[in-house]
Amino acid sequence: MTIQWFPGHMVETENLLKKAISKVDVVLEILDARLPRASANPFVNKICKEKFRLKVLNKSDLADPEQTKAWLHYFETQKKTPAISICGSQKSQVNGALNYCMDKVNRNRARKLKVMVVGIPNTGKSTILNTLAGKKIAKTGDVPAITRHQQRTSLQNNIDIYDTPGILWPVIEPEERAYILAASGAISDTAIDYNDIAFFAASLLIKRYPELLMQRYSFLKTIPEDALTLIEEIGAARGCLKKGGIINYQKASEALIRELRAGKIGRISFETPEDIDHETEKN
Ligand SMILES: Nc1nc2c(ncn2[C@@H]2O[C@H](COP(=O)(O)OP(=O)(O)OP(=O)(O)O)[C@@H](O)[C@H]2O)c(=O)[nH]1
Ligand SMILES: [Mg+2]
Repeated sequence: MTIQWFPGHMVETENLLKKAISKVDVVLEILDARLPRASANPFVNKICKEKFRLKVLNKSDLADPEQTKAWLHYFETQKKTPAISICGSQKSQVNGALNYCMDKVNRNRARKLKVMVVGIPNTGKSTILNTLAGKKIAKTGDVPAITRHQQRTSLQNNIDIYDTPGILWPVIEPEERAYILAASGAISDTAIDYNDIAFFAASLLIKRYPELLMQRYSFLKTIPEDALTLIEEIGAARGCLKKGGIINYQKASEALIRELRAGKIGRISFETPEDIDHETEKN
C-alpha cells in the first residue's frame, strides 16, 4: 500500500519554498516528537542544505520522554542538524528554540532577520508562530492542511517569521511510514482506511506500551494478544456496536485513534532511533 495525498496547495508551497529559501536566514523545521524521522520531509533536506536549520521536535508533551531523549542524542551523533524538543504552546520553550538560532547565525542587526517555519501538516507550525507572537495570528486546528498560504509576522528584535502550509510528498512509502504519519494525524483521514490505521496503532501499542494500555483500558483482563482483539475489546466496552451486538470496527477504530492522538493513552512515540539501527543492519 502506498499513500497519495498531495493537494494542490502543497505543490504551490513547494514552489514558493524553492524561491523563498535563498532569502531566509533561519529555518525552523517542525517535526512531530512522536515521529521525528517519519515527519521529516526529504524536500526540506534538499532545499535547506545551505541554510541554518534547527530541527524542532514539537508536541514533546505527547511523546515518550525516554524516546525523545534518545532521538535528541541520535541527532547529536548525526551532527548534521541541531535538534531541540519543545511543546508549541509553552512560550519559554518556543523562545528557547528561536534564541538558540539567534546565537548561531551571524546577524546584521540593522537588517530584519527572516525565520521560516516549515514541516509536514499538523506538526504545530502555526501554534509556534502564535506563541512567538504572543497572540492568535494564524489559524490552528487538529486536522492536517489548516494553513493554506504563507503568512508573515513581525516579532520584536527585528525578526520576521514566516509560517508556511504543511507539505508532504507525492507518494509516501514505505507502508509503515504512511501508517505512522496517518496515526499521528499528519495525513487526511480520507486518504487511508481508518481500520488500517487502528490496526497499525493497536499492534504498536501492544508491542511497545502494554502497561499504558492496561492503565487506560481498565476493562482489559490481560494484554490483548493481537490488534484485532484490542479493537474488539475497546468496541465492546465503549458500546461501538451494530445491530445484534456486532462490533462496529469503524467506530471502535475511531475511538482508539482519537484517544491515541489526544494523548489519553499516555505519552507514546511511534518510532525510535533503534528502528533505524535495525533497518541499517538489515540492509
Ligand atoms: N499536545 C500538543 N498539541 C500541539 C502542540 N503544538 C500544536 N499542537 C496542536 O496540534 C494541532 C495542529 O497545530 P497547528 O499549529 O495547526 O499545526 P500546523 O503545523 O500549522 O498544521 P498545518 O497548517 O495543517 O500544516 C492543533 O490542534 C494544536 O493545538 C504541542 O506542542 N503539544
Ligand atoms: Mg498551520
